[in-house]
Amino acid sequence: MADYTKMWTELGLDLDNHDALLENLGGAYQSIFMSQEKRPEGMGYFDFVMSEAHGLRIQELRDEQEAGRKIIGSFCVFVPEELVLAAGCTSVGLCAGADFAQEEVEKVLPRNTCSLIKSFFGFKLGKVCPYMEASDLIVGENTCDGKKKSFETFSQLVPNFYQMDLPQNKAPMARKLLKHEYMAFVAKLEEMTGKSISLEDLKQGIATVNAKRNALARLSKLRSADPSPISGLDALLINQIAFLDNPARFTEKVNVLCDELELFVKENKGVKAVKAPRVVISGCPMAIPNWKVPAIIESTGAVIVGEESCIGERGQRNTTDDSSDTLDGLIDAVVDRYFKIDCAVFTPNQERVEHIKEMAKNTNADGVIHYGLQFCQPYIMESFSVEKILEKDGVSVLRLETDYSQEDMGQLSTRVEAFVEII
Ligand code: BJ8
Repeated sequence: MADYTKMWTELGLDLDNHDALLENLGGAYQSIFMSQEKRPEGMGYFDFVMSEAHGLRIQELRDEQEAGRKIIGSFCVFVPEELVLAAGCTSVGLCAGADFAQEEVEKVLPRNTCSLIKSFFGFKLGKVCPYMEASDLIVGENTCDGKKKSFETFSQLVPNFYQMDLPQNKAPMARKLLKHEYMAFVAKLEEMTGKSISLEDLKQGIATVNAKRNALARLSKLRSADPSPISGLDALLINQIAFLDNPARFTEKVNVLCDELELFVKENKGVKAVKAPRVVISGCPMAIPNWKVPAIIESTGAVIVGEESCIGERGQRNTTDDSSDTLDGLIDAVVDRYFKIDCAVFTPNQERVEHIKEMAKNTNADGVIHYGLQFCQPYIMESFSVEKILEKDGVSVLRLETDYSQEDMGQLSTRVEAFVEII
């Protein structure tokens, strides 16, 4: 990587902390990703993006800012990228996948807070996230209690914070609330840019995001082949990068990779042996660089064939209808698309278990591993009914509860190995 010290200093990063983070990540990436065998050549682009995630990509964002674009950072797939792009801004997902500055974090948050929330506080307090520091606006949302309340504190730590309210159920009034909030978000973006969003702007924003989602759906479908042409780790990585990379370039590279994977499928080539145990992983989102559980699962010889997760199919499935000829009609289409997301903060949330069943069937999975972050009440509470309903349907389920530390690696490996043996 080139020398980006000047840029990182200008962004206000703590260079010692940042060096320590990059060293750690670099090591983990080498041992988890680069040691995999039979990787498709198309993964080379995504390896490059990762190697420059704190370098070239940040430089690109700063260049965009110089040209007048605003960078909008967010933590949830309910923040519509279509609207951000339509406003002439760039959307970035803020990483929350590793522990950092935990001592500092526990001075402002209770210890029994999920790792994902602690992580973004740690990145801010430790001054190590260039995406956070480069953002012109950071959007938080009222989803689980942990995020909602912690944003009260977080909003004091960042200069430009915006809070979006979100519904908790799928009633008609809840859809009205979502539309109201998206209209308010549009107004906020327009106030920042000094420019109104036009019908054409939103059509273009929707087209860009739909193309990205179609490419990811193409990738998901290819994973139903046996042997699977790509590892679950690599597919997860691509889904994680979807939140950071330039959307048009990302789409093109995913499609190039899919062309290669289609050939693999034709030639019966795969990353693991035919009939390797196939697993769908379901539950809390795995933000970059959270690779712990997938690495354990695939080290047993099993292959992950789908992620029922916001960094995966829950976040990326369903495109937005672009057929309306009015701006209000298109905003309605955006609302309709996002209103379908079956996050566990909604109640009731029967759609999610139906989706997990459908994914297990479509991917020919032998079992489902439910991934819950410790102290995440929505997903852990739902995991009991998910297990009951899936097992009634003949699908084996393993419920895991963990955090971002490495302390439970041994115990997790033992449980995953035992599960993989019986499926
Ligand atoms: S739409 S899943 S991205 S809210 S793990 S912070 S739920 S206690 S992240 Fe999410 Fe949007 Fe829903 Fe998706 Fe809370 Fe659980 Fe922590 Fe979580």
